Amino acid sequence: SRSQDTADKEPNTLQLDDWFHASARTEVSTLTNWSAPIVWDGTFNRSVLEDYYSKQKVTVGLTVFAIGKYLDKYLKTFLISADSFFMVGHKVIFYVMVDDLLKMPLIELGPLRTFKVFQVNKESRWQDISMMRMKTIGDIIESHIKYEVDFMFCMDVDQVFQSHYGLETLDESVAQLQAWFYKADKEKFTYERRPQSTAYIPLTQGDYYYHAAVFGGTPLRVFNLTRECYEGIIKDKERNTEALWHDESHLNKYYLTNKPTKLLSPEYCWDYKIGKNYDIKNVKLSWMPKEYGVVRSN
Ligand code: 2GW
Ligand code: MN
Repeated sequence: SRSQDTADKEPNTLQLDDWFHASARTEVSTLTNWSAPIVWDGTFNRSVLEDYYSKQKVTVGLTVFAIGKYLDKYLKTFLISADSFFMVGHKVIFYVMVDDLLKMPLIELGPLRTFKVFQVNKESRWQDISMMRMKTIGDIIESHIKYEVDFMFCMDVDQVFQSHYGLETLDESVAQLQAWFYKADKEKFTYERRPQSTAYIPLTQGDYYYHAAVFGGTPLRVFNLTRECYEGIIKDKERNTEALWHDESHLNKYYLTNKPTKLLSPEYCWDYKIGKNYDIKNVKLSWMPKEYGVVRSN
């Protein structure tokens, strides 16, 4: 490599060293073996990022699906909390997929925020509701998102933002560590282990167990991910098989060969049911209790 590489560095680029401090958290792993940062609270310099993106303006997309009872139960809380905490001070477009437009919650978003609502069919099996998101996200990236945003996230709706979820999460290809597995040995990961599925990962392989509740990147990278996962889902259906954790199994298979360029710590998608944990300094997004609606309706 040329010796003047660092001297040549353009003023308008953001280098990892400028904003990320891997050694700021010593008790957890902050770099993958392919040198991708694992973003934990305390490892990033927010003012450096804000300064960079005040000149290099960004728009961030966020897709979310709320079908059937999940529309009544989770969407309003998700959107209100996202309005408060997701990419505050930056342009955000929420892409909301619902099966009933009339049930779209009437909420007033803050400045720089807007939403687009899409009607999608309600699949009869819940496994298909979850998996078909891969097809729909790809379609909407092609028709809208690729023209409209610089970076995007795709999220489950059954979660709530708890604090600032910001620029430190943006990158080419972003994966979320699943809160229950981030300290587990890879043999314990709930990857698909049957060779007949396209999502198959042998026991000796794997880096991390990623959570399908949060993934992101540039529209092109997310497009490639959703298409490859969807193709795997369709091939499995032709073979009369279905991966153990549905779209999440395919997502994990995809990231095994297409390494994400950034990982988010479990602080970015925490389950309070796990209980006290000193690695978790500041929760940005948390799982909603699943039984809540059932409990309430009894
Ligand atoms: C899903 C399961 C059982 C009954 C209903 C549904 C359901 C899901 C639904 O009726 N309506 C709906 O809109 N969904 C959407 O699919 C919604 O966006 C929800 O967040 C998403 C995934 O379903 P969810 O959140 O119940 O799945 P989890 O939290 O158990 O999550 C993981 O595993 C899933 C595959 O089984 C997905 O990969 C998900 O991304 C993972 O977080
Ligand atoms: Mn979920």
